[in-house]
Amino acid sequence: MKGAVLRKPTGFMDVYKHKPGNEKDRTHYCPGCGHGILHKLIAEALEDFEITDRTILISPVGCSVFAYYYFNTGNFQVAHGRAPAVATAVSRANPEDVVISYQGDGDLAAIGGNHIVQAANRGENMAVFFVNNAIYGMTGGQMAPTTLEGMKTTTTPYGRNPMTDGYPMKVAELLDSLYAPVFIARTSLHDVPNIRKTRSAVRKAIQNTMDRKGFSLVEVLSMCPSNWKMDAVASQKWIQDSMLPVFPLGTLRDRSAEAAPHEAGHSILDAAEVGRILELGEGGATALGRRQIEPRYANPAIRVAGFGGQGILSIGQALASVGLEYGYNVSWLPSYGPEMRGGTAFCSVMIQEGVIGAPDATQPTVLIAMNRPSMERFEKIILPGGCLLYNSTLIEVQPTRSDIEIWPVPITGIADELGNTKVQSMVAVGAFAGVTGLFGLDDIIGLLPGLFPGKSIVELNAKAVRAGFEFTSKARRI
Ligand SMILES: Cc1ncc(C[n+]2csc(CCOP(=O)(O)OP(=O)(O)O)c2C)c(N)n1
Ligand code: SF4
Repeated sequence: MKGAVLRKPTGFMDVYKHKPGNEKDRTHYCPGCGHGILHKLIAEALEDFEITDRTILISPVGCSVFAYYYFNTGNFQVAHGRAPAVATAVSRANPEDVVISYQGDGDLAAIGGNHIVQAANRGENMAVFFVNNAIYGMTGGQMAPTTLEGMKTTTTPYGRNPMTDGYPMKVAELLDSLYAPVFIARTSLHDVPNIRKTRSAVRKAIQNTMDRKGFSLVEVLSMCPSNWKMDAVASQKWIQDSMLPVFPLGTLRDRSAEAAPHEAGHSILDAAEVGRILELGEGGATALGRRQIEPRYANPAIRVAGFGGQGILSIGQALASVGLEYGYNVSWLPSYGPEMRGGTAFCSVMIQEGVIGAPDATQPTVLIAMNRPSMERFEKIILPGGCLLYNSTLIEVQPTRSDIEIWPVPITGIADELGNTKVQSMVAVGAFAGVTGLFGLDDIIGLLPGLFPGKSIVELNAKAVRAGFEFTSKARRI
């Protein structure tokens, strides 16, 4: 007789790598939490179906925000409630892949309520695993749409009152009123027989997605001992006694057998076709002749950082726009946060020959640091061998890295000499071109009227770009 082999399914990573140097082989979930059980059922299915390599998991905001640290799949972590929207794009763009959206009840039923309804109504090809633990777990136990009547949460301290707070939302039943979904079930994790039923439902939803049958959703009742303020055993019993009467288990719909497979890529337009429809002309842009550049600056991931008012986002936009005119694929990703009130503002720009996988320059080839906090914050993430271009007018401290190329440029000082501090952003653009050799000076200056239409300071901007460019041509890097 064969002995049982206990090991992690290959659908999981070997270790949970939350922070570099802090790799763990154990979960971040609380003891008794249902998320871990559901993760395991999914990871086992991925291994058994041999689809780990072609699965893309969309993680939500919530306690399962770190799902991407566990699953050995392609991963996206998305804005709160937007998993179905991102899953739609990923599924349509990659019709051969298996797309899974994993969401909690705050994520799916509250802030993302409309997204899930629309994705289900369109019958998008995806498997959605919806963890209903009747509460917001991650943020410390606020009321969710699924919170039971009378249930105490931090936002319903006297118990959920339907007169003021509404009734528990039955998501599976709600989506079952739509025409398009192929499979909708509600299962639970509170005991072994129900975990087995959840296992089957998980596999059915994933199988449907592999077969391109359309939209499948499994609502999974799941324990949250920490916020229910119970131990693990009492939490399981609470599901049995309190949740099941409100959220009955079972398969609400299964049209898997009769549903016709979606034609792969049926709704994707050819890129050239899009260009023609939008009258973008050949290649979508006026391509300038590309320049000979050092390989280290080929396909740069750029982060631009400084304080609000330094034109950080404009620098990024200008670099991306000029890159586009050279016929590169480009992206510009601004970061809006409390930075808007005076701290560090930043954006990421990718200028690539190939497809841009992710628009966030988490390990930039080039950092343009316009003030001291931004240099101190981002110097450490520059790719070894990359480049730091910093505003030496405002940054009086020295960079610390010895494995990168360092360019101190008095960006604000040059702009002041030209008579207007505001054009420091254009000095930075010129300096970037001078350092990297990616763009020609005359090309940038020629594009300025189109980059900032209606701005009366084109001439001053041109002077600023030239000054930044020429400074880096004459100055020596460190
Ligand atoms: C746009 C936005 N709004 C609010 C939050 C705060 N927030 C983080 S997680 C969460 C709710 C998570 O609850 P749920 O989806 O039920 O997942 P659980 O943690 O219970 O697994 C909220 C409101 C946020 N991160 N982003
Ligand atoms: S707070 Fe609740 S949902 Fe979050 S990990 Fe802990 S038990 Fe799980």
